[in-house]
This record gives sequence, C-alpha cells and structure tokens, in this order.
Amino acid sequence: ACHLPWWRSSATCKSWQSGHFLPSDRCQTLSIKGINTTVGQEQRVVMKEKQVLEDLKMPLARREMETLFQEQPETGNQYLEDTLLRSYLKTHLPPKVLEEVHQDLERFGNRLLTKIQPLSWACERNPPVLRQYDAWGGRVDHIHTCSAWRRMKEISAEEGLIAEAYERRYSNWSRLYQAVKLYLFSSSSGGFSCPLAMTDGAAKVIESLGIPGSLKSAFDHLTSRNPEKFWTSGQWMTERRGGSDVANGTETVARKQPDGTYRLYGFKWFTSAADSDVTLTLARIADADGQCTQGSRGLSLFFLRVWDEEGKLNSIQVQRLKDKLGTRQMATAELWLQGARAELISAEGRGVAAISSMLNITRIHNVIGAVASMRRMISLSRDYARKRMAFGKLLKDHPLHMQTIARMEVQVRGAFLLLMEIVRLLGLAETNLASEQDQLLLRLLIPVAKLYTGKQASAVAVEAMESFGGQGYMEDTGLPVMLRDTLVLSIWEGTTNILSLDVLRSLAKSQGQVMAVFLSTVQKKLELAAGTEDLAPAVHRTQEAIGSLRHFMGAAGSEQALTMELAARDLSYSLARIYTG
Ligand code: UCC
Repeated sequence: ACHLPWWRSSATCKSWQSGHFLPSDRCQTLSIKGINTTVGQEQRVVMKEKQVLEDLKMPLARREMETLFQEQPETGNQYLEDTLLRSYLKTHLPPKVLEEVHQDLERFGNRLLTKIQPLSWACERNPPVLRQYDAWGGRVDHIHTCSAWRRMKEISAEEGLIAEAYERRYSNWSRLYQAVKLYLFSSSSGGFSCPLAMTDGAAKVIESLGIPGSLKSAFDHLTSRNPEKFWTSGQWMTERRGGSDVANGTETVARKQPDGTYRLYGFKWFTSAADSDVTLTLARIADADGQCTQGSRGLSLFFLRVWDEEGKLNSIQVQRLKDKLGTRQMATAELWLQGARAELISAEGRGVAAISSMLNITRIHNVIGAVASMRRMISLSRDYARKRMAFGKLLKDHPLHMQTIARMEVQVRGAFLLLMEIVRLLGLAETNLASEQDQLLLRLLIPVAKLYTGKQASAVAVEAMESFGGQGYMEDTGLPVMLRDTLVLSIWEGTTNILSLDVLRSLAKSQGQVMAVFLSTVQKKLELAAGTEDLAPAVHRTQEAIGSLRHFMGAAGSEQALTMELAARDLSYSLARIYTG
C-alpha cells in the first residue's frame, strides 16, 4: 500500500505518511507527535497546528530526525465531512428516509475511505491492456482489466449504485439518494463512474420502453445488487465521421435476419468502457435493396450483448484501445462490428429520440462527476491550508489564499444545489409525481447543468491544483490524475456548444414554455429569499440578471436562427448562473 499517493492512502497506510512502517494505531500518535488521539477533533486540529509551527522554528540541523517535511493533506469520511450535503438531506428528506439513508451513507463513507480509495489508485496504476492475438496467431481481442477494476464492478452492485434508482423503495427520493451515493463514489471510483453512467442510461431506456419481454433479463442484470449477476452497459454512439453530429456521421448498417434480429456492420470510433457486457448503439436499417435512409430519420436504436455465453465476442473486433489524456483506468476502444447480432429496440428511424433518455441520464452523471471532483479538490486544498506553512504562518491564515479557496467553495456549493435540484425533479418524474412544469424544467436544466458544471470543474481543478504550489503538479501526489480526469467532463456526453444548442432545442420544442417555467420558478425562489435580510444583495443581483434575460428573450423572437445560435452559449451560462444563484 505504500506506493499509494497520500490522498488515497490515509486510512490504510498511516505508517507510510509518517515515514515509519509501524502498525497504524501507533502511527497516529507518531504522525501527530505525542498528541493524545482521544481529544476532540477541533482541539486536535489546534494542537496539530501548534506542533507544525513549533517544528518549523527548530533549525533543520538540530531536529532529531527529518523523515517528513510536510504533512500530507487528506480527507476523512466524505459524507460526514460534507456539511452542505448533510444539511440538504436534512432539509429535504422525510425523517424516516433520512434516518435510513444517513446510516447507510455514513457506512458507505467509511467503506470509501478504507476500502475503495486504494482500489481507485490501483485502477490508475494498472490501466487496461488489449491482447489481440493468442500465441498461435488466433484473434482473441481480449481487453484485460485489473482486479481492482473488476472489484469496483462488484462493489457497485453490492452498494446498489444502479439498483437504488430503479427499486424506488424511497419513492421519489430514491433517485436523489442514488445520486448522492454516486457523488460520494465518483472521485474514489477509479473511473468506474463511466460504465455506471451508461448502465444507468441503458436501464432508463429499457424502462422507458416499458421493459419489453425480450429485454427483461437484461434489465434485471443491469439493476442487480448481486455482483455475480450485475452487468454494465456501453453507449456506442460515436463513429469516425460524427462525434457530435450523430445524425450525419453514423454509417453503421443493420441487416435484418430471418429470425427478426439484425446484424450490424460498421466502425465505432469511441466506445467507452469497452469491457461492458451489453451496449446500446445506433445504426441504419438497410432495405431490401441495401439502401439506407440518411440523416436523423434513418437512425434506429439497437441493443446487443458484447459477448456470447461462452465469452466469445459477438462478431466484433477490437481495433485498438485509445491513448487518452485522462480516464486511463477505463478501456475506450475502436470497434469493428462485423455482423454483430443485435435487437432493434426503438421504432425505425426514432433512434436519436430513443437514445436521448440515455443521454440525459449520462449527462446527469457527468454533473455528478463534476461536482464530486470539485468537492474533492477543494477538501484537500482546505486541509492543506491547515498544514502548510508559508511566510511564517499557515496558509489558512493568509487572507488571499483563503479568498481563493472560498471562491472555489462558492462554485461547488452552487453546482451541488443545481445537481440536487435536477435529481429531485428526475425522482418526481420517475414516480409520476412531476407536474408538466417540473418536466419542462428538468429538460432544460440537464443540458444547462452539464455544460456549466463541466467548465466549472475544469477551472476549479486547475485552481485547486495551484493551491498546492509545485506539489500539485507532481504525479505521485495523485492531483494530476484528478485534473486529467476532470478535463473530459466538458467534452464527452456533448461538448459545451452542442449542449448550448440542446438548450435552444428545448426552448424551441416547447415553444417558449420552458423559459416561462424557468422564470416563474426562479421568481418564486427569489420571493422566498427576499424574506432574509442577509440575502438582499444577492436577490437584487439575480433580479437584475433576470431583467437582462427577459430583455434578451423579448428581442430574440425577431432574431435570425444564426443570431440565436451565436448567443446559445452565453444564454446557457446565464441560465446556469441565475438558477444557481
Ligand atoms: O458515448 C460517449 C462517452 C460515454 C461515456 C459516458 C460517461 C459519462 C459519465 C461521466 C461520469 C463521471 S460520448 C458520446 C456522446 N455523444 C453525444 O452526447 C452526442 C452529442 N450530440 C447531440 O447531443 C446532438 O444534439 C444530437 C445527436 C442529439 C442531435 O441529433 P439530431 O438527430 O440532429 O437531433 P434532432 O433532430 O434535433 O432530434 C431528434 C429527436 C427529437 O425528437 P422529436 O423527433 O420527437 O422532435 C429531439 O427532440 O431527439 C430529440 N432529442 C432529445 N430529447 C434530442 N436530444 C434530446 C435530449 N437531450 N432530450 C430529449
């Protein structure tokens, strides 16, 4: 365990932190040099600070031993330490639900700290490897994943990270509860959040189709709590000619077989978590003459199993694994479909509309990942500020440093509340408790939140990294991994501009109703806030922003489509900032 970076090793390897290889209970005393471990947390922090200051007063040459020059930043139980999360749950959940959920989250927080974080680092250290041929030249295309990655899959099932949302034992609160668990899991998941996002999306599509008989077993696997039964899903949408432009870029052809199934022929250019058990993908159905309808109306949605019962690939060849900047723990592959057997699951030509419910779920997961990443970086930064001396005092006593952290903290708090609002609305929609207004608002807030939090997370990751000085730039601290993994959040699942256009799509499709609901919801929230004196400046600024938004929307009606397109990103940012405000 001693090659773990500090932020993943705290609970398992206290001895390593102190530079001594001793049982962890003794190390606690050693690392805090003589401080009684039974004192209260607050008192301990103060005593620790005093010790840091005293140590530094002594010249290096006179110190007894120089095993460690800087105590590492670390976090404890991420649920217990997240006061905003806990206060949100306390305010919103019914008491009985809160009681049960609290117990489970506290337990889960400990499991994450002691068992799951070390696995996460192991995933980073042991990325997947593709073995294309066996010793005799036979094509095998085996994607080898490490044991920690496979363990993550088992843990995901045990913790019900997908199941929770579909069992609905807490009715409309189940979705929010699942999102909270995913949020806690995300930055310790070693990239496993990605297959979970797609698995959730696939389950959602199947559920929205009414769980047809042919997909019942798949649905049970995707939502199982049994590690031996649990399946993950991929989402193969991207081809060589189209990442964003799915409608024009999809070349894969589906040929109908006498038994009613289809065989798919094509090349999928980006398939994340390519070791998944099943996938959803788009293709064009060829008619009797072999002709296909082009554009969006030619796309249909298919379900397929990646392997057969004997573990043989379903007429698929793995061309290569992608060499990515981040998310290296997870196998992203280029795949040749050479007649892969698949089942048509949407109406013909309604593939994009059918897969959009998957996209909306994976985009919410993206928001979860963004908020989780910001939270983790800031928590570490805060802890570091309590331990690191500069210019004769701890970083936490430098106002400018604390201002920088406080600004990041504001970002993550706003993003967190936006996320909670979305999963609250989704929970209502999934239990038939959502009004039409709730549904419209949800449709709008998903792209808004995805595009905005993706950008926030990248900016916060860079800023937080800087708060560690040069140490933040060192690979073995683990911080660069977090930065790399965060940078993808504004790219996959729809880039910022594509999602800005999706915001326009939602406005156009609802003929402006979405905007009316947005404005009236914000107005109600502001009226509530206006009753609190301290919030007056914030209420005033938000009112001003709404004034500008109304003015813009009033003028927008007479604008050309191109002008609206140009304004789409700024408009989306404004919506995000106003709602978050
Ligand atoms: O797969 C990928 C990586 C996987 C990794 C996932 C892990 C993430 C978790 C992170 C955890 C930390 S990346 C691939 C992702 N690809 C995309 O996101 C595609 C981006 N492009 C778009 O979103 C485009 O806007 C398209 C593909 C949706 C545009 O297609 P069309 O066909 O040109 O769009 P249309 O014609 O406007 O829409 C077709 C139908 C319409 O319905 P009808 O026909 O009833 O009017 C639209 O209203 O689809 C409907 N529709 C939607 N409905 C389109 N988008 C949506 C939506 N978002 N929600 C509801």
